[in-house]
Amino acid sequence: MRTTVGIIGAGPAGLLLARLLHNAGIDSVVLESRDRAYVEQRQRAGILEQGTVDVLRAAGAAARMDREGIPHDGIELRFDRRRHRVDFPALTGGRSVMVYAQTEVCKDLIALQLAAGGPLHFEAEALAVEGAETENPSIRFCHQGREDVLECDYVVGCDGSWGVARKAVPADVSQVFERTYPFGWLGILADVPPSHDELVYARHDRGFALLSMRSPTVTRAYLQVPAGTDAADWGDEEIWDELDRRLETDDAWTLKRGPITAKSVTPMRSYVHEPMRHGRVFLAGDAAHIVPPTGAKGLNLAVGDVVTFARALVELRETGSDARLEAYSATCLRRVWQAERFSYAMTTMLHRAPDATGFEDRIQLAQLDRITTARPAETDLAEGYTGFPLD
Ligand code: RFL
Ligand code: PHB
Repeated sequence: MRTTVGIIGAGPAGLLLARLLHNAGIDSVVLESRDRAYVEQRQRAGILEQGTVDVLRAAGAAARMDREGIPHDGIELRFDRRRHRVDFPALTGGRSVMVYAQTEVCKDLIALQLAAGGPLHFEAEALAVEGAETENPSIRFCHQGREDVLECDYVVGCDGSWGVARKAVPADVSQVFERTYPFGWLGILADVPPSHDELVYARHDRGFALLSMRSPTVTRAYLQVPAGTDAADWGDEEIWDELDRRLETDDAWTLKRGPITAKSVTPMRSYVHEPMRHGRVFLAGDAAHIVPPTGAKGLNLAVGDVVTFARALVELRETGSDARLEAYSATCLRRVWQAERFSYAMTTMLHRAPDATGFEDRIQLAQLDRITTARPAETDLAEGYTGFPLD
């Protein structure tokens, strides 16, 4: 098998890249280790930045998002039983975000890719990437019990945090920067309308809580829990009681409860692998970087990476210049580190570390006080949340 761009992974990064290349008349093959149902059901992100929405529209992949997605012009910060709304368009010159689940983005992109006859192979696991430093890198993979090789001009590793593409970068040029947090998120889906029309991020002495949504009838919510917590240890009523406590306010706001349909725990990690390219092998999305979900940045960063790669390859085709391709890693990393900084700041401002002292509590409250009373601080949050520009 031979193709121009071999793509490992059919998460949002790999699927969108295949779509962008298809639109530019460049052929690609996507290899995905899991089956289609698994990829389409994996519960993850819920927030699309303005730039991601724009990219999906320009790629012709936004028809259902524009019908079913819920545009959001702000978030609420809750602390000290108080509520403060951050108005995105007013602070950022008109930018906002969209609530549309990652599962739905993936379903839409898979349908488009298969309709276009684009090669997308499920249950095809990449085993290794070879020849990164040559003009013909290849992917050794296993499909339906048989080993095969995909020969490429370029390989893009969109294979997530546990992928194999990263191993194509030799150890002596790889650098890893990371931080783990002593807590995780217990996430639930519940068949009950959202209790508030925008997302609520709450700082509480008992820990962080987030109220989100998937649709007008489905609530998504998260609770900070100690690292290593087993979701099965939390009873449904216990989860609602804890959300109630952490989201409490002095006004008449109430939490709507309903049947919980899914429960899982996500660890929290910040991670960056540098560089994001070695020879003709490129890394994109979670394969190169992880952020804690507090800033809602992971999927949006993945989108930024593949847009950067696709633009660079199109420029090479059209002008013969490989300047953008050469700059791929540096261009992406600048945006990645802004998102790492933002996600870290949101995480440390809103979560309570197990060893936190009264001093740390007061600093968190002072930060929140600053954001809710000083326009430059509030603008900084709004700009970070709605997203850093692509170029
Ligand atoms: P993915 O989605 O992990 O996809 C990688 C794909 O590669 C496949 N794969 C392989 N295929 C072939 N051969 C191999 N050897 C392979 N190894 C792996 C995998 O099966 C998979 O299909 O990475 P991608 O495309 O880079 O996308 C990244 C996003 O999924 C991730 O950053 C976000 O989900 C993070 N995230 C959020 N991001 C946001 O922008 N906004 C949010 O609101 C948000 N909330 C979240 C999140 C992540 C969460 N979890 C569970 C980590 C909330 C949570 C709880
Ligand atoms: C979600 O709805 O899953 C979600 C929303 C905002 C975040 C993280 C996750 O910051």
